[in-house]
Amino acid sequence: MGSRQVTFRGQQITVAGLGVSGISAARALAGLGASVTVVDGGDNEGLRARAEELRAEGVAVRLADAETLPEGTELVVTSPGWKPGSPLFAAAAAVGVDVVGDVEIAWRLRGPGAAPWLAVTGTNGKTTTTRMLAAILEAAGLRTAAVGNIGTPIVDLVLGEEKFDVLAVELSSYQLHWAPSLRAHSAAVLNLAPDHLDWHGSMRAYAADKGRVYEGNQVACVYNVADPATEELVRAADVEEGCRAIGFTLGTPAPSQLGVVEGLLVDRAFVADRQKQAQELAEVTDVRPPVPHNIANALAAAALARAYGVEPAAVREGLRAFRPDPHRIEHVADVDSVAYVDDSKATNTHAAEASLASYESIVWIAGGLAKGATFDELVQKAAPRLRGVVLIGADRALIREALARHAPGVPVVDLDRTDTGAMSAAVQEAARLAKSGDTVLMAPACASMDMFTNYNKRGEAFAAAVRELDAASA
Ligand code: UMA
Repeated sequence: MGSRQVTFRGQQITVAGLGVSGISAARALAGLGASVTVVDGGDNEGLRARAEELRAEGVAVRLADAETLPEGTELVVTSPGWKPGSPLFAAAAAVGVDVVGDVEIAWRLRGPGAAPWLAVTGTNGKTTTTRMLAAILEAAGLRTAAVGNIGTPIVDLVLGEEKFDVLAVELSSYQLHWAPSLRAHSAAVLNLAPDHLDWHGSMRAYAADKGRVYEGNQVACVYNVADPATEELVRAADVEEGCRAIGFTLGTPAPSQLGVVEGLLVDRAFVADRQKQAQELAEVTDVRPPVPHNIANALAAAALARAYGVEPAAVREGLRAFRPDPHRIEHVADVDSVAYVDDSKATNTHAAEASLASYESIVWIAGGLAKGATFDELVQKAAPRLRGVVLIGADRALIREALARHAPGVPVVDLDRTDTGAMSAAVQEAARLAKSGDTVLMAPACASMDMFTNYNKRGEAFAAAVRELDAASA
């Protein structure tokens, strides 16, 4: 395993959360000889089954209490979903015990010569960009993996047997908040729009946590030229001597930027003479799907890969090999000359805005859990493209009110339903509103948990409803 920089042997550690990251952290720390207790506020069959498994491995588990700090705790390792104001952390602070996240533990556990991290954060596009980056690194013949918020806890990789040259790491604002000593080789903030404000408390706090990804970068801080807030975060960061700010843009790139010229993705940053030279990386049509925000994702991934020294040919090859995620602007079917598109992954207004901007005439299916968001700006921008709107979910009134203010002429069907059958009714209503050549776009701008287990299930319900419609119209 090599010599690690830290050891947790003999330490009494409380892990907050019995989810994906909590289980991974608990196993890793117990494996390193720590005495681990996992605590979780929930108590149901699933949690009890997981608890039994961990107990069999020598980890103590306490369910149905997320507040009291176990006696003797020396360190709390939290799952990302726990809010900073959680009573457990107040209890830890009261006795001088530190709270860190699983990503921080992974960082501290890296041995000498460990694979550097290329980190990706931002409000939207993180998962796609991280996967594109991993595809490019793979095309360059490097041993890599896409990890982090994407679903694979990074502790598992750091402690695993497999050797890596470099990691493509997706980090959420939560994970960054709890990872104070993380120092990436290079990092990108893709964009910054209000999201998770109920967790962070304010936009300022959210931005500050995202900005942590640039701290201590060695080679490049990649920012979005169209989103000046991301560049401000670069300016505020304390980086290694010689680290460069690299912009990406959908327009013609200035020196030290990557951008688009006549249908080509070009690099004017990692070339010998950036005043006079631009290096072709790929064609816009190599990006799937070649819609504007996704081309921006590809440029950010290319910038991180180039910062790591990847050759231009591997950028093209990696982008061509990349397959987009399901439920991310996924074309489900055409029924009666109307396209049905599943963007269930659009769980906030910013993501929904990008997909609404991708089509000319839209019947929009929206609604769910708003997570503290407001919809005025989104509705204002989308209004000229809306043929009609179908609303579902718990917080649909917020969208209905914004539509009344900014798009009063657009027909709205308020389904007043949050049961699972609501999606089928929504698709039928949307089909009724749509005219030939329109797109029915399910981009809810909200989280799914009021009606579905997760956004995957919501997308599957939409696709099933479209298939029903198709069968009925045949
Ligand atoms: N819990 C409590 N009290 C609390 C909060 C949670 O007891 O106050 C318990 C819950 O009962 C549950 C456990 O903690 O059993 C869940 O922990 P968690 O919500 O942190 O979720 P994990 O399963 O550990 O998954 C996390 C990320 N989840 C969140 O950040 C909310 C996953 O990102 C990530 O893939 C995984 O770690 C591995 O790194 C998901 C996500 O939704 C995809 N991320 C957000 C996003 O992308 O917008 C940030």
